[in-house]
Amino acid sequence: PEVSVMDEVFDLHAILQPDEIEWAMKARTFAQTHIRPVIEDDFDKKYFRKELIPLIAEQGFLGMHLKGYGCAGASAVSYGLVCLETEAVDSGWRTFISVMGSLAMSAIYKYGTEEQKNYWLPQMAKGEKLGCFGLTEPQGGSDPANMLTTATKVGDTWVINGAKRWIGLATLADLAIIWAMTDEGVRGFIVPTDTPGFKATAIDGKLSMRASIQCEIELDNVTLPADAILPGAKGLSGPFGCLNEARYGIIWGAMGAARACLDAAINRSKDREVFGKPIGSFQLTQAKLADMTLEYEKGVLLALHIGRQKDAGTLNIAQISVGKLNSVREALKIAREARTILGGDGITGEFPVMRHMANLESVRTYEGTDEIHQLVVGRALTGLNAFS
Ligand code: TGC
Repeated sequence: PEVSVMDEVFDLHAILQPDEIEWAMKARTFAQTHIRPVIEDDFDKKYFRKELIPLIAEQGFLGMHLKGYGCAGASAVSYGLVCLETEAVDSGWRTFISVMGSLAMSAIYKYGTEEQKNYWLPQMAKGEKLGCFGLTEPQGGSDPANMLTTATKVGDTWVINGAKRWIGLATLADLAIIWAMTDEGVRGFIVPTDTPGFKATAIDGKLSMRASIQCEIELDNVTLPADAILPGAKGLSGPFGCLNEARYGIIWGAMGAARACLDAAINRSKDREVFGKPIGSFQLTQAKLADMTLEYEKGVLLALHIGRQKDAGTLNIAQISVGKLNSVREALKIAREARTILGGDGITGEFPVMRHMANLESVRTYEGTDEIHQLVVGRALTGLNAFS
């Protein structure tokens, strides 16, 4: 696969295990072979290339960090590296892997019965069944404690009413994990999307993440058998446990987008001449490139530290917030700085930078905004809760 300037300068592989490098290179080869050649066009045409799903599943990326049930059982670091290499091509495809593995499959894996796991997970790992994760609602995403979607016990059934918004993959999904308020707090349900009363509609008009699908979901008296509930999730810690997984993937993924922008800027700085010499020979350009590289390297080292903590079982939620906040914020800064080096051409699809920048605006907001993560870290530091 294509090399990154960072391979030599930073040499992340020098501090990885052989199996981790193998996962990273497999993901890089896949993303650059199958996604890179079509992504600018797909982004332009707002096309989610679902034909790639079986190929991605074949690579073992879906639910790869889960053990058993047809999943690869890889380490958190390996999963993170796959996120990085995928997002180095496009955030939309890393989001696909996250929605499947970190959210929908994780919810079943963590909180489902053996029957639910045995039925859904092997099919999802093969990409034969697609899942989505419905937590966020139209009135806002930051405060799920105040969700309006309800699930009511009626005889032996659950009846769900409400709406969800910004739900990745919902129009294609075979099942939706829907979080709803019950008499006993927030509970999660496996909702087959062909259940009467379930309706998903793709959100149009996006200027970001255009090669992926985000949707509205309407739930109108969606009636489910009693065993549709995820028994292991009681209260908000259920969905938050899955968000932790997705936020973890973003910590690595956003650095992939940053690397792609940095590569584009470095390569261009050597070719593009102004005032009779390459722009990379100007001190101001070199200062920009050096500062971008610093933040990239720091971000990846932080991701690796967090990944090692996750594999050791010592990762805490404030640390996840530190990583998500840092990675996306710095990746966006790197994308913006890279664009200045590319000049006017930087706003076109000739370079991936503007697409990454636009995508990262979504990544900055979903799975907890900057402000939410600042306040999670602030709460951990002070013991004082700014949310209530
Ligand atoms: P708080 O009182 O802090 O906590 C309530 C319960 O949850 C537990 N908890 C966590 N558990 C595991 N992991 C975490 N990260 C957790 N954070 C909190 C907590 O221990 C407590 O448990 P228990 O058993 O004592 O009840 O809750 P709060 O209401 O004060 O909220 C705190 C806040 C603001 C941090 C939280 O609401 C939050 O993180 N908000 C942001 C939500 C968010 O990230 N939403 C974006 C979701 S993205 C999406 O829905 C689309 S899916 C992606 C796609 O399809 O593309």
